[in-house]
Amino acid sequence: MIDYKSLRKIDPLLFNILQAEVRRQSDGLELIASENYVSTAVLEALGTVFTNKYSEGYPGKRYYGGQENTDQIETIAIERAKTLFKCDHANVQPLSGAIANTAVYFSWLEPGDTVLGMRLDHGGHLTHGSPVTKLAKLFNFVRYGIDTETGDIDYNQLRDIALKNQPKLILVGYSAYTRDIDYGFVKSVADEVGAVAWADIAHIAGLVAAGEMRNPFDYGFQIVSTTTHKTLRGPRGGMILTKGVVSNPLKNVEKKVENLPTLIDRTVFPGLQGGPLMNIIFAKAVAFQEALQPEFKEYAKQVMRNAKVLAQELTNLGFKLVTGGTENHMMIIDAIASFGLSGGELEVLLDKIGLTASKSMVPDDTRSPFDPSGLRIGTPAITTRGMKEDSMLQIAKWIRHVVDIRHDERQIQLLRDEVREYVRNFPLPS
Ligand code: DSN
Repeated sequence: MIDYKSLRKIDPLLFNILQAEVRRQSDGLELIASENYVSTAVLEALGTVFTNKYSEGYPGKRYYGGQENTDQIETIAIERAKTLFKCDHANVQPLSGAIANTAVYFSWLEPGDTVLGMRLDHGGHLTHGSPVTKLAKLFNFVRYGIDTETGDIDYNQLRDIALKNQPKLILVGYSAYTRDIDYGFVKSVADEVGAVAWADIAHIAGLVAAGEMRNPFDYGFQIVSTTTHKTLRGPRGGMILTKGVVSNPLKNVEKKVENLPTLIDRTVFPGLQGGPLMNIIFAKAVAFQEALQPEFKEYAKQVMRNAKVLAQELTNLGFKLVTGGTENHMMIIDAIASFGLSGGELEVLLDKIGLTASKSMVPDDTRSPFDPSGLRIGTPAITTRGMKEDSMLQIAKWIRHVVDIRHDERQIQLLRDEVREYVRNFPLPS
């Protein structure tokens, strides 16, 4: 392992902050559904000399010399990604999930074109058409939501809006939704209106790769975008995968048919990005190798088992969960409906005892996104630390207990000590 001797010497201020962050991560528990702890191998891969290298272009076609090693690592990352997700094209260069999604829009659409995506306040992502994004100024987003009675995506509404608005892209995927997706139905709607079907699986990528949740490509989806750092447990970054060669007649240049994989590659570079971060691509390749191992399948199963137990125990203890439970790695507590606390208040309370979570909107939330009604929690990171069902019962009890003692700082401090003591048995993997 790196001993950070040089960092300590050159920049003690930052070294101290690093140490504090290591302490924060190891003394508490990460319940943010979109975070995870990378392995030592991934962490080592991030801190390599590949960070020194410019590699604009793609393997075999670069704009700088000295690419004999970078070409190999990017090719390996691509091949592993294709195997993991059962597809035939992968672009591993996007710097983030938001950039990956932006690249998909620019690959396939002209300004003003219509996209059907999920409402942010019903669980979609900012980049799926939220009016606050620059994307929403360029493209015409129409949005579906969930059926608040059933908690499921309102598939009938999705189809009605698609038929009415004839989108060129239909996008499914979410940041705060606890069910799997009926990709078969969505693809049939996309076929009906001649749209390309696209899934953003950022949250569930690891669960899809492990075969524990549906793979959109099995249902004919043409595009999948994702981040690599959530359930997939790699370095922070994005990726775009495609299957099949769909050509876009609108994008024909000099009578050459432009197909989807080519358009995506050209949009990522040189369309949006310059040099890819090769140390990150190196680390992505390492994470993909880890995800291909049988142990990763067991990990994904445990993430989902843990989520079910945690959701059930929270419910037993009086918390109200959006959709009543979970089919994936996350759950959303309706904090207002449960105990009259806002999501923000519960987040702060949990922080005080070393449990990190993120406030979240609940469907049709009447509160502001800065202090919404819900709190989202997830099990990917705590499962990486080796926690199993019995720890989920313990965590649920802590969450309930801190609500009860919220006005008693001394008791909160005692509970903080108890959490710190307990998590010592579950060291960080790296
Ligand atoms: N920010 C991520 C999340 O927490 O869901 C999505 O990009």
